[in-house]
Amino acid sequence: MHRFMRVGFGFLGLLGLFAACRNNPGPSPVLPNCPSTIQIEGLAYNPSSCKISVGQSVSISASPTHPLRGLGAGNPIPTTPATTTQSYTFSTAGTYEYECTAHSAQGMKGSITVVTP
Ligand SMILES: [Cu+2]
Repeated sequence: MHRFMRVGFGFLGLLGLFAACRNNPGPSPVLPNCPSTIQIEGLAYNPSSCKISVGQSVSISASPTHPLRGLGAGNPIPTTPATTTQSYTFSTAGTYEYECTAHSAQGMKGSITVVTP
């Protein structure tokens, strides 16, 4: 009896896992919501990728040793490097990339995905 129940629940558990995977919406990874300020940890941004809604603002840490610049057209983060932490407002949906000009080659880059709620 006990042995049968263990096997039964194990099978149901596998079924549940399978269903959860199939119900996962879309092929893209789930992005965390951006915090109020994206921090610098070592030679990386934390989080390096996150999402916000159209019209929201997010601050990105920057300093003289970690100058920040935006990449790509229409990016609210200026291409002229910022050396202080500043807030940026994203009014158009899309994905906006940025980098630390001093450590981009070491992978110090990030992106903000702006979504329509
Ligand atoms: Cu840096």
